[in-house]
Amino acid sequence: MNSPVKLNEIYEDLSPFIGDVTPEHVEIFWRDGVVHIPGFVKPELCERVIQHFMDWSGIHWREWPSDPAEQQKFVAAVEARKEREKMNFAIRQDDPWMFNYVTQRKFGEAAAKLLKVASVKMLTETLHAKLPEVSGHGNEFAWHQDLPWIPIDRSEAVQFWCALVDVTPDMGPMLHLLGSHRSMPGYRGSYQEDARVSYPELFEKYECTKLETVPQGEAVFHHGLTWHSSGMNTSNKVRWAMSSYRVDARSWYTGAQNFNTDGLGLKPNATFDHPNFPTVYP
Ligand SMILES: O=C(O)CCC(=O)C(=O)O
Repeated sequence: MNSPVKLNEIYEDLSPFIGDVTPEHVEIFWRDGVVHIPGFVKPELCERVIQHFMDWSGIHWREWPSDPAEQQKFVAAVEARKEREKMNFAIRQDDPWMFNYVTQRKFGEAAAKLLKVASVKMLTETLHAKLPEVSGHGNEFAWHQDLPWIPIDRSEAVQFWCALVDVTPDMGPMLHLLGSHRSMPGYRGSYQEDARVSYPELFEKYECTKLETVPQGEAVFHHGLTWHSSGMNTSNKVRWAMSSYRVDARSWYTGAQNFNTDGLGLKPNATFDHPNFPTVYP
């Protein structure tokens, strides 16, 4: 891992390319546990983010290639990425431009407004390049909440998921259970359990969103307790997307395993005292 980047040495203001959260968005967020904001990140900034992810991940494709030799290279790149210790997590620890991107004050401001907190810390980020099923490396996300995965001592946490390309219904966009942020924290092991079996009442109580296209640059903000899932990418395109988490700056670290926070010497039951986790708002 590279040494931590000092925010004040690298900051480039990208605010002309980033949208705003309105009072109406905040109302929807607290009503539904999720809010979509079209055009939140301008296309040119989405393209820059994809380029950084391509360079970092070694996955340089927009779609499943037709040439068998290229297909082999595609699969080899994906397999090599899976071998990496932090897999698709924590690009900012390797790439200063991405550190600058995820710590943009406007993203922090958006999170502060949505969470209704005074101050926000940047915590995690994940590449969600969902690969076409035909590559043999497609994946689904079973129903889960994120909060059990986030090593903080409270629930003021918001995921910012951004479609870096147009995500059509066949590319496996997320589904949400509307209002389910008001349910209790569930399990951490979404790969061993099926929420439809463990918590069938959720699916009776909360309406599920419909599969719809999420255009490039659209932000999907959901609360850390909102139940969500996503299906296979049955198209022949790579579903380039990214998520990141911002939390109440008062949060304490719990010590739970997370690739974004592991191995940095953070002390459980203390604040996030490390340059990787700057306060990004105000
Ligand atoms: O990108 C997706 O399809 C799902 C992402 C997700 O479930 C998550 O980040 O918790």
